[in-house]
Amino acid sequence: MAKSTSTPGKKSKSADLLKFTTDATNATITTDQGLKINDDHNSLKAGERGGTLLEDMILREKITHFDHERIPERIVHARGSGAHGIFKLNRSLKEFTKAAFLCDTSRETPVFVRFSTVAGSRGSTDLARDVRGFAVKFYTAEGNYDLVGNNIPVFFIQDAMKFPDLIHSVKPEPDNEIPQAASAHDTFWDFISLMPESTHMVMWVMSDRAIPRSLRMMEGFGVHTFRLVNDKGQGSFVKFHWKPVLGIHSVAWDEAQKISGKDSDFHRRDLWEAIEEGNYPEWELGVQIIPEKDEHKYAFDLLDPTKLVPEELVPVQIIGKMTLNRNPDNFFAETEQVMFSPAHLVPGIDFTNDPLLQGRLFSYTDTQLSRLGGPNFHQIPVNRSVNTIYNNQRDGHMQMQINKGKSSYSPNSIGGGCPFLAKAAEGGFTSYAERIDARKIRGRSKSFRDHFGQAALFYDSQSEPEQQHIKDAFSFELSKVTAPAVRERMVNTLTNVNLELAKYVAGKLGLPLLQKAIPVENGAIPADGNPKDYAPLKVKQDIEQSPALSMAGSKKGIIATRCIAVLVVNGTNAATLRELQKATAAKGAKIKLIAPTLGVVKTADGKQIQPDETLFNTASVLFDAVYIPGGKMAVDALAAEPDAIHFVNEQFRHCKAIGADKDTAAFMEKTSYHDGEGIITDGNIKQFLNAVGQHRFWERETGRKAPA
Ligand code: HDE
Repeated sequence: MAKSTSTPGKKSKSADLLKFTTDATNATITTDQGLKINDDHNSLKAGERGGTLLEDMILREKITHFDHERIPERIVHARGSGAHGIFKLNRSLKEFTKAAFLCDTSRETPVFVRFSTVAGSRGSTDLARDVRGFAVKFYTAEGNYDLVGNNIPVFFIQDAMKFPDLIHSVKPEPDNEIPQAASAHDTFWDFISLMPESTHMVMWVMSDRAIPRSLRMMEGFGVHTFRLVNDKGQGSFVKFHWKPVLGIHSVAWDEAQKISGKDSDFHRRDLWEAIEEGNYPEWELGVQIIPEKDEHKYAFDLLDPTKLVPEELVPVQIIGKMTLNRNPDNFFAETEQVMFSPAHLVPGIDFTNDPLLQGRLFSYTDTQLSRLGGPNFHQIPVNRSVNTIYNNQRDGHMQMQINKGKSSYSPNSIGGGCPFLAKAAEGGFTSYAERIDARKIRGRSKSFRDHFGQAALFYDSQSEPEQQHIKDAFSFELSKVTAPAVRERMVNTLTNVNLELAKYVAGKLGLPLLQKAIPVENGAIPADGNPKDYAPLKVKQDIEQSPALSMAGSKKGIIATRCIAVLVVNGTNAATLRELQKATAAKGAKIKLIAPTLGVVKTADGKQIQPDETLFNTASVLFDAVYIPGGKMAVDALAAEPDAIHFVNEQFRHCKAIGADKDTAAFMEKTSYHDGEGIITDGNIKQFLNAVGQHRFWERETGRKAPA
């Protein structure tokens, strides 16, 4: 039998990649043929002022390579950021699956993760209102397993057939290619308003989940129901969850739009810096396991990707932790060339008949043929399995493997019958023996017709500020739609979710409420019925609220890796700076000194400090909180700085913690802040840092807004 060169669970993917890594330190420049180059600044010419000679193979090689540097970006999820890490299992799922990386708690499985937005092009802003991709490649000893998920647990559509339509509608409009990385335009809402099945998903996309504070502070979901299969061949349904150790946090919409201008790489930079600083992002992997006998127990169909399984009905069991601990060496080679596919399985995990998943199983390898230029993309270092690949696939563009021997077919006798097949007991993949007894049909199950039950459950589970943000997001997006009929249809859709929400949005759009809500159906919907009858339903859910769907209850109090701006100027109170530095470092947070210029600042006690940034090169939206140290001279100088006043006003408007020394009144009175939660002006640094740990004080939004 062909032997794998890897030691199960032990081999480091990093070591594997190093074989393909070059480092030019102390090296001599060469051509692609290994010829040492003597002059890389001048082309070969016929005399000093003469024409360039065609024979200059060094120039031609360099420019030809440059001409072909770009490859097609991903059609969706083009904008992404990646990182390497490890997954450590701490609870065995042996009872449910034979997937070894989910059974053996002594293993550490290398991973590569790529986070992405969906709609924008490769260079678009990180802070677009959008779903985030959360794709994880596990380099297991049994082969690569990809969990290609999102940060939202449901999807827009139920059937793969509608995916190109959905994506065409959200992408920039085809005549003028406007707008970039935004759903607030006619074609998207036209499509959504005609596709009631997307209602649950758009509730999430209009919520703050679509504008995360950090990629490190968002959940991940496998979305579809998958299947676990144990060594006895028994199956269970499973939903996968990633829970961020830092909690789930978002920014304000006004802030997101401003970040897009001030630092459109905000998420990418945040992830990169956290890893460089050793603040390794972590997520716990959770599973919801549903026995096969419970397939039809709930008010929704497990195969319908517009539905989630509320955690209150089936708890999420935490089984392991993923830590991202290494930035890629080269963005293109790794983050751009990585390819994921939901079809990359290991024994012990299998598909279900979710019709969206079924379509995805085809799409991901297909798209690489045009993106990566041929069928050998699995040989690119970041895509390689830790196992050596033996099969009879041959040739094709950019074949890197040198396959020895004469036989490239099976069965063969010339090659001694190699490579051999693996029995299931030896790790050979066998598909779950699901019973299928059906007639061919182009249609949908009636059990997929509840388009509003879970949309309402989501809205009803949000805190008041979260509901307000959803109302504002719908109002914003739909006010950008120019077609009146589309706005009206969307208000009608919202009527079926929540009347108060629909009224609010209608009010903002200057529309009357035209339609009554459809009645709520009681109990589970039958799985049979006319498959051509798509009239949407609203089905009463098993629970009325699901607290797990709200971010309000997410973990608070952690300020590690948060970035606090401290406004400094000549005369700043040095004692406060020292105390702040000590207290924030003790909690793993960072402070950045912001001054009117990059020149050295003299503190009140004559010390010299170097500012990190200036009021003119950074912005309040890039910080989690602000502190204003005292010192009479400094306070007077800040009071005369419009940018400093604006900085604090914006922190107030975006509901962030504001701290100040007692003697800063002359400055604080110039700002538009009002007293309230999260504003500590008596110099109590402990209380200020506690406030930072609360993330935001959204209640402030109901009061008067600061003119920022
Ligand atoms: Fe994808 N999706 N998708 N998708 N998707 C791609 O694959 C597709 C869907 C997701 O960082 C593409 O390599 C179809 C759901 C992520 O490289 C493409 C359908 C979910 C990423 C594709 C879906 C996802 C992709 C584009 C409906 C969440 C980025 C380039 C049937 C569970 C992965 C590529 C990365 C990327 C097709 C729906 C997640 C075109 C046809 C649902 C995270 O193949």
